Amino acid sequence: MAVQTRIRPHDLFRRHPANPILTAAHWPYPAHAVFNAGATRLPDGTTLLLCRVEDHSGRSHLCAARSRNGVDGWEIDPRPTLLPDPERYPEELWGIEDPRITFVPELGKYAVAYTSYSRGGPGVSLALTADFCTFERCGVIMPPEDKNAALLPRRIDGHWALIHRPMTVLGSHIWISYSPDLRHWGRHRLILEARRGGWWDANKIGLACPPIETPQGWLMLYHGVRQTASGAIYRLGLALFDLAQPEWCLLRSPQWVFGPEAPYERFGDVGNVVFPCGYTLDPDGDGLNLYYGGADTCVALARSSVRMLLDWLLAHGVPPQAGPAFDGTSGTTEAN
Ligand code: BMA
Repeated sequence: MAVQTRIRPHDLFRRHPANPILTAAHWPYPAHAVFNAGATRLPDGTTLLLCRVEDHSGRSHLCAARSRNGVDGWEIDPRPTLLPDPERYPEELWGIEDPRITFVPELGKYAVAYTSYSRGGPGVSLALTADFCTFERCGVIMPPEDKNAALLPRRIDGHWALIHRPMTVLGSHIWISYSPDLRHWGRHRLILEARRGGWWDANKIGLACPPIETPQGWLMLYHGVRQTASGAIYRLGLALFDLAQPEWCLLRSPQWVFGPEAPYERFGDVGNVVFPCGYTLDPDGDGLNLYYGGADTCVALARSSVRMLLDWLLAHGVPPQAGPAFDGTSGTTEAN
């Protein structure tokens, strides 16, 4: 395998010249901001984005946009596709946000993991759909505070696996949990810790888009949040997890590989944020289209290659200092 060591992290993603590709101005009904979209490619090749739409009450719902080429010509549902339903699902009282879509061949359906914003804070909810028109809600599957979740596309040793990000007194780290039926969850394991101190991903990290299955392992893009005197900066890093035991982190990137630079990433409702929730792969299985929210205001697109990301991570990634930790009391330290 040719390992490309000369690629700089800065060159791993290329912003699309048409950015931002979707904004509230495109919307067929009143909307304040459109961002943090889940993504999938439908069987006929259409790209579907399930966008987070913030209305003028400040609460969010989800709305589907479809395009033949994944860049322009978007056909946007004329009405919200999935609205909060707080009468039946009280955890959705203050809106639903940040969907991550996984196609699950065993079910012949898409699993949408999203943030449900309850009185107790954000939790993780799950819904299944075959067509993005009707949805079967599974309700809240991870109680507050928890978010940034995605289902793996197949069972691991007979159990479904969910990556998610609970907030604990130890910080905001990435965990995995398992379920026999998508309703009951257990075997919770911490799989990736935020670093500490001056790192770009100190104290708070979260899954970006659903992990990408590769022969080398599950390739994860995650966001790291740097707190500064003038606010937070959301950037992206890479990590690789064992295919058969996804709780085992094999490598993580020391540096961030994508961060806010363009005006639509630096300025908006929440400046200095790049926040991907979804990707599609080209028919060659390698070209990666990463859809991300810019500054909590718009949807943008960056292109990369799975092979290039893997090669870079294999050349530059570092092993975490310890294997899976149960509760964050062991594992990485300030030195990692
Ligand atoms: C996170 C989530 C995202 C948002 C980001 C930056 O905590 O709420 O929806 O894009 O903050 O504001």
